[in-house]
Amino acid sequence: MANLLKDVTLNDSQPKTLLLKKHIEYIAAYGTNKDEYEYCMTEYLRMSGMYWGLTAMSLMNSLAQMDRQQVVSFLKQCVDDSGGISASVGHDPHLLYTLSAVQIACLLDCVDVLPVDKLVSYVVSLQQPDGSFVGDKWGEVDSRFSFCAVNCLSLLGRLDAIDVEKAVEFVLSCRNFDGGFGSRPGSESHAGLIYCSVGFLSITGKLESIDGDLLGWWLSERQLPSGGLNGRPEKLPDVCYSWWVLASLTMLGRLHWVHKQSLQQFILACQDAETGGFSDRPGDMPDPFHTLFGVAALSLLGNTELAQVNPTYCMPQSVIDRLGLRPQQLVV
Ligand code: GRG
Repeated sequence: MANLLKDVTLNDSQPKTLLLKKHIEYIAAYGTNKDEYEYCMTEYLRMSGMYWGLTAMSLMNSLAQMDRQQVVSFLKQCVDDSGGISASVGHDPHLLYTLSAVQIACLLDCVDVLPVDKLVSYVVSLQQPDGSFVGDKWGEVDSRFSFCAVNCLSLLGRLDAIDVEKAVEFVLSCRNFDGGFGSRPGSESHAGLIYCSVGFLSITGKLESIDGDLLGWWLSERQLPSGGLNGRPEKLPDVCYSWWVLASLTMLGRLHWVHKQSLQQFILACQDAETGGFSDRPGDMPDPFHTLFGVAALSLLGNTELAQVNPTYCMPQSVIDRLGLRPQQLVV
């Protein structure tokens, strides 16, 4: 039988300790040259990019280095008449970027700059009769959007604005025979979608609906000999799955179902020792997305140089506490 296991090999030249100072410099400098190719090519996701960078800085206890006024002014410029928020100035609003904007506003404690009532109406308008959510006016349904909706409404203390019961029914209909969740009923289980579904059930207080042993087994099977985690069977490991998988296991009370030390070694090997930042796999180009999820996963693993992260919201625990939120976590 063919060996279908894909993996990477770690070597001695890769970093073995957290290069905290380098990562702070990397995020602080990102986007200071607005003409850079990479920066221009990521305009379509700028609002999420800002959430990744600001959250990473916050977890690295360095949020004060970021230009608060510039961020607040950008937030205001991305608000659409519908109350939805776009990725960049002049772009169409979308639920994902609306969530990113709310996350940023909570991090910076400036929710008052957002038109909260209109924003809530925008989210409500995206719920469908079967309880699912579309991401924007173009009508694509995806369980990711269910998570985005309850995540941003709960951050605003407005979860009661939608039909939560119907929303739960839809997410549970995306569950598969293997215990995992896909983007729609019948779609393949994938660690990213599992994080969104488990996060959704954590926020709505319905984690008991999950078979924690079955899903915990599927998630822990994502660990490869290198220590890294993949997003589904027969795929390569990627630092971002350290977050999607580990956060899900934490919410399920089963963080100890992965080998922590070898995962930590894999994540540390994905640091760029020259520029700072984390990449998907050792030796690749770093970016803010992988930097946030690398740092956040190390925080879940208990790294004491970092602030504590909340597994449901991927935000500093201190912010979740300040907002008075207590997302559900199973205790096994
Ligand atoms: C972080 C709080 C917070 C919110 C974000 C939208 C969302 C909520 C999360 C997205 C979760 C997700 C679906 C992640 C997967 C992203 C990813 C790297 C997909 C790649 O898919 P493939 O098929 O990768 O290219 P694989 O690894 O399967 O080959």
